[in-house]
Amino acid sequence: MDATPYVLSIDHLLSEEERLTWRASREFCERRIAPVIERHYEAATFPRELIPEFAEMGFLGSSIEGYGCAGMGPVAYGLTMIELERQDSGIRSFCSVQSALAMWPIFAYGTDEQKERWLPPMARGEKIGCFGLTEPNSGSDPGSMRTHAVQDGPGGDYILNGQKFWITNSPLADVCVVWAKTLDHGSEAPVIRGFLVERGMKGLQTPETKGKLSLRASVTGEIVLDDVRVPAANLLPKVRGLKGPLGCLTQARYGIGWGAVGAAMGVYERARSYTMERVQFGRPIAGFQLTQQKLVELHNEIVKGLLLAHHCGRLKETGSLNPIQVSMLKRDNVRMALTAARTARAMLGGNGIMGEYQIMRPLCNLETVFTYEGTHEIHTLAIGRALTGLSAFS
Ligand code: TGC
Ligand code: FAD
Repeated sequence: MDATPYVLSIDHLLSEEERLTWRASREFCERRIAPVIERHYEAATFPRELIPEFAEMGFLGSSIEGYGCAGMGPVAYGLTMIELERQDSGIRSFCSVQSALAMWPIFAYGTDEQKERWLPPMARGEKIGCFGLTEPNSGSDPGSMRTHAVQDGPGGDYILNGQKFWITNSPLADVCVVWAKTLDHGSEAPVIRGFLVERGMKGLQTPETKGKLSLRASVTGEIVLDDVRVPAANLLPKVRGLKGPLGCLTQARYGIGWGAVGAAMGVYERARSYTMERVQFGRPIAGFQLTQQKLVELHNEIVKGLLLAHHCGRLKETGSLNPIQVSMLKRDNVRMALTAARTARAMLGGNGIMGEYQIMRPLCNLETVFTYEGTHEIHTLAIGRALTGLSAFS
């Protein structure tokens, strides 16, 4: 009997252009990322040398129209996320942060001058961005942030003070999108605003966070702001309040919902190949009913995750995808991928813990993906609030 890794695909739901994007992304990621990723993960380094190639592939600011960006549709963008995360969540993280959390807020909330200045070099990978929302005492509840900005002097400069923590790409960044509370003219209470804090501004430091046992091929750091003077022209003028950063997160969470499927496909395909070759009790372990049950669970959940991502992508094309639907996509597909990685690890027995079999790395990475961009629990509560009208956050 012929064997096939997938009994249901989404190919017929894709346009020719989307299929080509998917194929080209897979070919690139297998050729350029796969050979080096294990080494970078072990050394806890990011493959910086690949940034110009990510730019050439259109992975930086992919869904933005103009400014040298690829202007991909939501489904094509999602397919690139699958292939990046099939190789490593940390590499997908780099592209997500640059695209959805640094370039997107400049595009959506910035002035024409800010867009002209930052977006073309960011699309070319010559300038790197990061997104500073989380603080040591403000994670799931970003509204409690302490970082603040006070206006000073005739030019209306802002003086920023505070500390951002767990910031992907901050040690590499030329520009940090920093969310801080400030008293707007006429407002009684401080309001959250976005600022472009540039490398070289006095009082800015971005030390690297060492010792991560997850997402090791991604650079994580802090943003320390000690009386940093930021010109008024660096304020993102078009948004006020928590909906500013949350709007960016909706873009990034959408990409993660696709990317997680790629991580799950990688571990499933490796587990399938391994169990078809590994012989115990005189036959391939894939021939045992309990192994087949695991393979079927992994396969079916991946197909459902892909269909959910595709459905959300088509909704996004029409502008009707809402943040709660994105919470569902991020929550359920990341949980599915983490469960798949744990199951696949067990299916490889002792070899499952070895780097060369490439199960333990995605498993460790997915522990971070489960937590960032809104933890699994926070998305559960967001969906619960939508279903009941009752908030269980506090
Ligand atoms: P809430 O009252 O619900 O909302 C405040 C305002 O924001 C609007 N809003 C959204 N807008 C766009 N997208 C969303 N997802 C939105 N969710 C809410 C909302 O309409 C409202 O607007 P307005 O006009 O009425 O003011 O706010 P809340 O205080 O109840 O908090 C909601 C909660 C807990 C869900 C939110 O705070 C949350 O999502 N917390 C999780 C924090 C988080 O996700 N942090 C991520 C940090 S960045 C990161 O992890 C990057 S990892 C990068 C990598 O890939 O490497
Ligand atoms: P906490 O908020 O302290 O949560 C701890 C636990 O309590 C979690 O299980 C949580 O679900 C649970 N919990 C909290 N509140 C509730 C509640 N009301 N009900 C039930 N359970 C609750 N942030 C950025 O701003 N930019 C970045 O680029 C970025 N990159 C990151 C990279 C990495 C590698 C990591 C690990 C994190 C990154 N983050 C980033 C931060 C990330 O978004 C936060 O870690 C996440 O939002 C959770 O915050 P916390 O770690 O403070 O956990």
